[in-house]
Amino acid sequence: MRKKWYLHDNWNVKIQSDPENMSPANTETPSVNDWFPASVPGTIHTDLLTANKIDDPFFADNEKKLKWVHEADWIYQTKFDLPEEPKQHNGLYLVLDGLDTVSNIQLNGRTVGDTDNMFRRYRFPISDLVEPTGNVLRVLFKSPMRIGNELIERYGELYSVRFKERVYLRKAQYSFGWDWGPSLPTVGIWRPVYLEYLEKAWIDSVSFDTMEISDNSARVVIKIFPGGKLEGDYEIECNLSYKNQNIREVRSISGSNLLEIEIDLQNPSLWWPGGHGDQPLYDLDISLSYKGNKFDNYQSKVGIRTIDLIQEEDKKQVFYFRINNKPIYMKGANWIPSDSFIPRIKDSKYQTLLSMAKESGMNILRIWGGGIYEQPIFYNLCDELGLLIWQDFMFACSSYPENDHFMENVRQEAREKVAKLQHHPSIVLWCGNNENEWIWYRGQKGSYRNMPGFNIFHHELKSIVEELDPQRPYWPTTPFGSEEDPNATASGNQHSWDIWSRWIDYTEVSKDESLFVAEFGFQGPANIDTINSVLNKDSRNIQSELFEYHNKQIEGNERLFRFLAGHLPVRTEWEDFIYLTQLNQGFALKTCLEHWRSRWPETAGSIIWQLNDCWPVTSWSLIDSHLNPKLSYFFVKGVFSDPALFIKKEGNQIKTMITNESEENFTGKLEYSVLNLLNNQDIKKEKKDITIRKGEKKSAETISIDKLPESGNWIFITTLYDKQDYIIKRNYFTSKKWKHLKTST
Ligand code: BMA
Repeated sequence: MRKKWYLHDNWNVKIQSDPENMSPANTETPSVNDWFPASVPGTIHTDLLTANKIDDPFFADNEKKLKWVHEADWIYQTKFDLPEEPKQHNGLYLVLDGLDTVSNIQLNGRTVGDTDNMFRRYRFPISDLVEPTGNVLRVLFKSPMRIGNELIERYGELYSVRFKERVYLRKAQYSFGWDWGPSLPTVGIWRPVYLEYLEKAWIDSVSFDTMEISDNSARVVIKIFPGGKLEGDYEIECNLSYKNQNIREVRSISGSNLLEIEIDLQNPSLWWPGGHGDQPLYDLDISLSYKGNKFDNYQSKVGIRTIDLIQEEDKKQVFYFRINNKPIYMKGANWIPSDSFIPRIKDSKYQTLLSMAKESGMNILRIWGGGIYEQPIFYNLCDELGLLIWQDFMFACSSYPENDHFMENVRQEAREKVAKLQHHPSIVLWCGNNENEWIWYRGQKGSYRNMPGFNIFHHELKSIVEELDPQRPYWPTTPFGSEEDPNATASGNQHSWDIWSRWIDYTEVSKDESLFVAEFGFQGPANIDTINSVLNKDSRNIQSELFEYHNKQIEGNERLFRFLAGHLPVRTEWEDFIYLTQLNQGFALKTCLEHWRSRWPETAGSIIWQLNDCWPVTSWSLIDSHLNPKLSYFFVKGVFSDPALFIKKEGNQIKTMITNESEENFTGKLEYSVLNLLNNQDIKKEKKDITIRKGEKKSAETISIDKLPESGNWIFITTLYDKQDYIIKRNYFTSKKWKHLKTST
């Protein structure tokens, strides 16, 4: 039977390079003889921090002082005894789930392998090298910056945005620095490392597909891919169960052929994205045995649901998802790694962030291509919470090499990831990369077909998904659709960045006709306690160098000022400014989201840039790195949760519309009022019963501006009450911009 022994204890680390050659030349760096304790899984930065050898990389501009860390080579070492004498040494492997990134692995002084892909699992046979006691395991990491530069010299520089060194390395691209993240390229053993004992044969991977569903049945296919040598007839026992329903299939399997089991399920419990139904998860349990001896066992949770990505309808271009044959509007946010140092992210952090996403009414998150294929807990929680996942492959904002070694490395990575993640019902799409084609086009490099890396996204990854995950759609990049400008609104999906990044005001969204927005955003500072925690008192002012340092976009803070001046009173006191610019982020997101959601089905989704942060920063996030929601989070919740109220001005009419995309009818009361701000008196107030059936979208009140005071200092407010008379939604329309409104006080 397969067995595992984790090797997470007794690790030490030391620097291997001469500090004199590093920048800045730093005599305080640890010496080459100085072993200090290390964490596995972990990173060199967090090990240095724990050993008090560096200051907090997030504080002030400490980041700048840490260049030597990623210019150095590092050696990790542990000693271990074999936990028990394996029956036969033949089947013993050293497995490393994640090494960041370029490393040489030595056991008892002999190389067992070299690695250069942070995303891959490496498995090395070690039966010939291992001793019963006193084994020394060493992992020698090379500087990612140096290797990146060496590869550029060898193969040439590629067109990219930010840190050209990153492109040749299969390493989380954001770690080199992004427009919301510091440049702290980590090294280290970032995922579990263990000894694994395997019998002659094992279960390599399993896939689970829902082929079709009808009123009372579903057809599912389970594929079992064997590993090792299956000489003779082995037995597979497969159990699929949910509550008191259990389906058991026993089959024989031999050679290296995959086994396919098709099951017709009666009265299946279907898995739905949040807001549209429950998330029943079936237990899939598969075991492999030979003559009564169990060799291996595979267990996972699976969900029964179908996915279609529709791109053309009635001869019109569209871009929408159908889950279980039902078209669903996608409401969500982009997800980035939630720390610069991934191994220290606790499960509870994932739990908090994903629960907050769900509570805000989101039904989708996009795992953005500049981060990582997320940790297992992320996918498990999304399955449970009903959060769909748009899964990018890990490439962002660049062209990529196509040399043989790189291509093969990418193929291995993609095969491993698709096979491993395929069974999660939450994953709704595989997407080749983030913005590569669009950036190539915008850089006036011509057709994306000439972009280095084109073959990876338009052929290699596509065919891997078609082979290993044929029921799930593949999309080569985002934004994508039109042949010339990948971001054109005529077809496919869009990233809407004129607003904010190209200095355009958010009110311009009213002209946007995107079919599906996978990115748009507006910045706001972190909450005051979060940002204060990394700034000394004398830097807590709105134009301090360090406050600006904690915004990584070029002219990021300048935009905070410009858009604040456009809408709200400008106040320069620290607390006021943080509050008002957060509020402005909220207004901006609300305006954009209302525009797109009220266009459904013409626009079929809006995914905000971005849900979370990896350090204390002014960014587009809704939740800061200390997990405190910004004001914008609550605005988003207002638009995303059901029923939703929209108010639009058309000519001199103010029109109200209500939608209910949930699966429940709503009955309550709707109140309209117009408040005169000059005397705090209602000019008009009315409350009536209302029912909005599930799936319904209807116009409610329309008022004419002509009948309201010309001075124009009023606010039109719509409030929705539930049956118990609790307020559950409120929306408003002001006669003027907030900054111009006069009030009685
Ligand atoms: C998009 C993203 C990110 C970036 C964000 C904000 O282009 O894909 O690369 O952080 O915009 O500029």
